[in-house]
Amino acid sequence: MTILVTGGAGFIGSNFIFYWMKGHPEDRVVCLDKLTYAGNLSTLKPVMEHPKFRFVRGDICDREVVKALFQEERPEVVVNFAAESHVDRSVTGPEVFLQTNVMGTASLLDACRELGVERFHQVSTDEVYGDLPLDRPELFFIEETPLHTSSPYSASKAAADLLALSYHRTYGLPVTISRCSNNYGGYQFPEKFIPLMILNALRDMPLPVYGDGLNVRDWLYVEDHCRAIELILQRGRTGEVYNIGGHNERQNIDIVKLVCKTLGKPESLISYVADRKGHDRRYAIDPEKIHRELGWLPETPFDDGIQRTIQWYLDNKAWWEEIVSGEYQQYYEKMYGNRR
Ligand code: NAD
Ligand code: TDX
Repeated sequence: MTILVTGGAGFIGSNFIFYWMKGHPEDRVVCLDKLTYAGNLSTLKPVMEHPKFRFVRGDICDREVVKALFQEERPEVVVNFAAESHVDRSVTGPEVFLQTNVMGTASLLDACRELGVERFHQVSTDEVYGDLPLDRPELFFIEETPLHTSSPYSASKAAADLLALSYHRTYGLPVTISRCSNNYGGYQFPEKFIPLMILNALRDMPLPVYGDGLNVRDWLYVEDHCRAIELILQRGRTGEVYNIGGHNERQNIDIVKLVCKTLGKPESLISYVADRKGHDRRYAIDPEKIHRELGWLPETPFDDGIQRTIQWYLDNKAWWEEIVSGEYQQYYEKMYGNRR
């Protein structure tokens, strides 16, 4: 079988490629990635020369490139990770989010429709459900929770989900969708909360906590997400949405304190800064459906996963130093320079 993984030079896509190639050595894996600021070819170094792997640099929005690749490779399965994924960037520049996340998904769906696939899997997010209040801990997102997006990022992901489902209903395309909570693990770009805190702490830089630091995220180790997608590809029902999350809710401030403690850094590095516009208060996934139908449960306890992740950044300094010494510096200055 040939599996096309878009966005495979990013955080979750690369972890998925490693995971898939380990468990399915007979499959051919083709990665299509534009290599935006978030895509990093050095991440894929371990598989680059593998005879069952092919990397193609290209934009999912470019219909000619996509169609030619489909004609050449005839993938049976397509997993779409490619996206603009950072909420803060969507607040300062929404357009590229609509382009990649909506039009890019549309281009892939049309190629699937035209050339035929056994499965198109859209990697979506719990952010499409909006947020939950902090004082109602009994509430969780289920698959039927109405879409209620807060940021241009989440709005673009919700639009892509609806489009994918419409292709299932209208054209009978075998589509599945997963909506996962916040991932953490190795190879995550340092603009995101956990790697940003680890790398700033390591360099004795201020740890910028948005608002009151009490926002809650439901953290899942990236490999658990990969295994959930694998199960959906193998046994998920087409036309269905599956929520993925590990009932692991944490307040942001507690995570920052844990990072400080683990690295032996003082909490005086913590710096409360202006809140994110439209900042979602709490995310919490009910993963009952994927558990009941596919037997999925998270396997990595947060305490293990976070230690492993911190150790990964300690062990892979060359990977992140290359990033933080480049254009990321301008990004950091723009986002955090005058943030009070
Ligand atoms: P990421 O930003 O680390 O990686 C995105 C990848 O997509 C990069 O390699 C980038 O080069 C590529 N890309 C961007 N635009 C492209 C285009 N037009 N054509 C081809 N490639 C393009 O993102 P991530 O955190 O790995 O997220 C992957 C997917 O999972 C996204 O769809 C995201 O919405 C979803 N998701 C992420 C999380 C999370 O916590 N990170 C949680 C749930 C869902
Ligand atoms: O510097 C920071 N300080 C801070 O307090 C950053 C970057 C974030 N935060 C807060 C904002 C959030 O409450 O930490 C929390 C997590 O922030 P992000 O890492 O930006 O993630 P989030 O906005 O929750 O979105 C993530 O999860 C869902 C991914 O980036 C999305 O791609 C995914 O869909």
